[in-house]
Order: sequence, then C-alpha cells, then structure tokens
Amino acid sequence: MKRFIPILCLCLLATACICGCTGNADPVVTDPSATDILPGNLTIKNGDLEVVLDGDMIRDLPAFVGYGYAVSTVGIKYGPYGVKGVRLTDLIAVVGEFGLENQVWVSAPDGYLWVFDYDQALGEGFITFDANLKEVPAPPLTIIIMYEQDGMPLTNEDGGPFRMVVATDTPDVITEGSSWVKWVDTIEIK
Ligand SMILES: Nc1nc2c(c(=O)[nH]1)N[C@H]1C(S)=C(S)[C@@H](COP(=O)(O)O)O[C@H]1N2
Ligand SMILES: [Mo]
Repeated sequence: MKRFIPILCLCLLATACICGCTGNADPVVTDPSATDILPGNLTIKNGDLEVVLDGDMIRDLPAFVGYGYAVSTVGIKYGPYGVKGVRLTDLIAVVGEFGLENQVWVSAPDGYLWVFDYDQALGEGFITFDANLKEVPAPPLTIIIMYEQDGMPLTNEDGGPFRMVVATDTPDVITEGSSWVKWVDTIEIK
C-alpha cells in the first residue's frame, strides 16, 4: 500500500498533465475577425501579359449585384444567395482582346479548373433549372467573380476570397455548381 500511493499520485499527475497539454495545444479559433475580408490575389493572364489584382483593386471595379443559386452534381441545392462581384468580362478586359476563338481558363490552388468558352464568358450556353430542378430556358446570366455572399465577405469555406458564380437578376434560377469555381486565383485567356 505504501508503494501504491506514490504510484497513484504519479498517475494522477500524468493524467492532469496530458489533459492540460491537449487543452492548450488545440485552441478553438473564436476570433471574430475570421469572418473579415480574406487576403488574396487574382492573376489574370493573356499570353505574356500578366496582371495581378488584390482584393482592394477588385472591389474598386464596377460591381454586379444579383443572385446565385446552384445545384451540385448529386442534386443538393445551395442558395439562393445575394451575390456581389466583378463581371468576368470586365476582368478579361484588363488584359485586352477576347474573341470567338478564345476560352477562359479559371483555376484554383486545389487543382480545380473550369473552362468557359467565349459565349459562356458572356453568360450564354448554360443549362438552367427552376426550384424543382426542371430545366427551363436560360434568362440573362452574368458570370462574376463573387467576393460577397448575402452581404458578407465570402469565407474560405464558401470558396472565398473569390468564387466564380453564374449569377442571375432574380433569385429563382438554378445553375450547375460545377462551374462555381471556389478559391479562384488564376484567370487565363487561351
Ligand atoms: N476549387 C474548387 N471549386 C469547386 C470544386 C472543387 O472541387 N474545387 N467543386 C465544384 C463542384 S463539382 C461543385 S458541385 C461545387 C460545390 O460547391 P460547395 O463545395 O460549395 O458545396 O463547387 C465547385 N467548385
Ligand atoms: Mo459537383
């Protein structure tokens, strides 16, 4: 028994230490600034021409304000959201000419790449659905780089700071989520 007590004490001490250590090792991030504007740049390329825009420069460009409503490949609907961002055509204009023979390659650091044909960059040639996922003729669509969703800066979880959106003027039109590229960092004219 005399020997058992010190061992018991040691065990209790070790347990307290482990609990204390793990408690300190993984602090929960409760910083309210986590929802603030995320840093990030957008590189726009056309041949040898390369322009890097930061968040302030992007927010200084004319804004499109409308709606975004997407469906994932497995049929889950996201939205409708109020969306705010910059028109893809305005970003393309930063690096010059863009015509029928061109495509726009939009990519992200996770390796995801979506190719928009010329007509798609202008908002044409997309499949659209109503709220019951019945295909409907496409209304006017605007392709934007979104930086605000429902009035808040776009979070990393939602694909921020910059996400591609096939945006609409009304909140009742659903588009395919696959072209809503998250975490966009490069836009390249090909
Ligand atoms: N960077 C990046 N963007 C992406 C994807 C991806 O894997 N990587 N998946 C796409 C697909 S297929 C869908 S359906 C939607 C899913 O959006 P969510 O992750 O917000 O649900 O994001 C699109 N954007
Ligand atoms: Mo998807």
